[in-house]
Amino acid sequence: MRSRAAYALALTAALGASGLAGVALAGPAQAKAAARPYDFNGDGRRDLAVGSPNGTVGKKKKAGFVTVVYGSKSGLNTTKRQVITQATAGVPGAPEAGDLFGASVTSADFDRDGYADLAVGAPGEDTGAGADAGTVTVLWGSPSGLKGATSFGEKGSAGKRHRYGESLTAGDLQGDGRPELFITVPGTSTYTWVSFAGRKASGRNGTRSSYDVDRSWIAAGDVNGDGRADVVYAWFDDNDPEVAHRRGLTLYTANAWGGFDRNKTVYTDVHALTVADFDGDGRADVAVGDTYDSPWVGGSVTVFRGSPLGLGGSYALHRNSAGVPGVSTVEDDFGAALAAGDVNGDGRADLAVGVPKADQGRVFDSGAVVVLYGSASGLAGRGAQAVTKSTAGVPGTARAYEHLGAQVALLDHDGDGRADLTAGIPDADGGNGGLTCLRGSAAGVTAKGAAAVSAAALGVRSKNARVGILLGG
Ligand SMILES: [Ca+2]
Ligand SMILES: [Ca+2]
Ligand SMILES: [Ca+2]
Ligand SMILES: [Ca+2]
Repeated sequence: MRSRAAYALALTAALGASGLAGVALAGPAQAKAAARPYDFNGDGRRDLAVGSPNGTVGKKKKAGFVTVVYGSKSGLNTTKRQVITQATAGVPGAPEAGDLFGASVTSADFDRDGYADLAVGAPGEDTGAGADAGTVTVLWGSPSGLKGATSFGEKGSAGKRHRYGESLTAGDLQGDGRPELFITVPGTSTYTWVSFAGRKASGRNGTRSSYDVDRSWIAAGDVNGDGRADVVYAWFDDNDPEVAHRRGLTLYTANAWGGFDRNKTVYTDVHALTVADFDGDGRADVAVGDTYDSPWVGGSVTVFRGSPLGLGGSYALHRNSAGVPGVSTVEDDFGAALAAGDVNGDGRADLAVGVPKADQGRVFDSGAVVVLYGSASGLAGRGAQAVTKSTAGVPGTARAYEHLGAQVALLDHDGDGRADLTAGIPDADGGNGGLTCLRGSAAGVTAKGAAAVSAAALGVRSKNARVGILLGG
């Protein structure tokens, strides 16, 4: 394994001024206003993308697929949906065993035509560069939903086991209204990005490094408040002998030259990552989930405040924090999944925290979601809510080891200006999985109108879909 210092140098060089030639310069802005992320049909309501990377396509195990459920005035409308695989007309490539199409998703209006587009990672795709080199596919939004696609692999330094596309996010690097797509490459423990001119994608050269990590995450937001999207890259490695460097996160702040400056690295355990403005000061904050029982039993979330200088001071929340419902129990996995959105519509981002191994009495590992609300001082325990299948008004019965909260999403599906909660239950229904959906309101998430969505309702039963193992947003 390469030393972290050497790795840092390589990455700095690759992302600094010397990488400028690879950046596609922005053309004149197009007239049409960009759609908001995840509104694929442009009707003002966000749609839900559900990744099933382990899903079977034909006879190909773990080829993977994505199920898209469209928003409506009354929330997610399961009768209006698409199941998209690499066999779908207009999608490049073909489904092969182990492609893991749908292992990651993110959304932005990359071609700025007024319809949000969906980027999908297939980190297990074999290419000319080798097995598991990985590819990313962008599915294009339209008035009738996602239609047609563009696919690409890692530029310049693709290689076997790079797993390009394991984690994706979108953000506006230059602050010019044209979103970039950011892509992790865990096989070289780095990230790279793609710019779009219309539907033409131009990628940057990646970094050559032998530093291979087990997991990677990426999230974007304007952490220092200068109008350009900054990027947080996080990694987790079980095998690196350099213990102090096994896991952590680095903030890279966007500079005026179309690249990034390395801001600050924190070596810490990471199991989930999101970036949003929880205190409403105009600078995005970085939330990190850590499911380990240390330093807090049951897991914790640490928030690093955005500041003009980048990553600022931090605070932590866990199940035993004042105001947070429930009690921390060993191996609850609080923080296994995170999603940010404004649930109560007060202008500050709120945070959904997955607790997939929370018990309901003697029903072990049935799972829970805790919703923490933003305030002027950041995320607070005060007013926090816990949602399980035992919550009054929530449909279904809690079952052992079904893992509600393994993934969470906060998106405004009904278009009322408040984010709605979707909790994945990937191990429900014998591994078919399912979703629990609650709507947002001024008083927080509400069981009124709560819905259960099964794999059967999405038309993906008996395909090892594990619905809810991966959710966009
Ligand atoms: Ca929509
Ligand atoms: Ca579009
Ligand atoms: Ca910035
Ligand atoms: Ca809020």
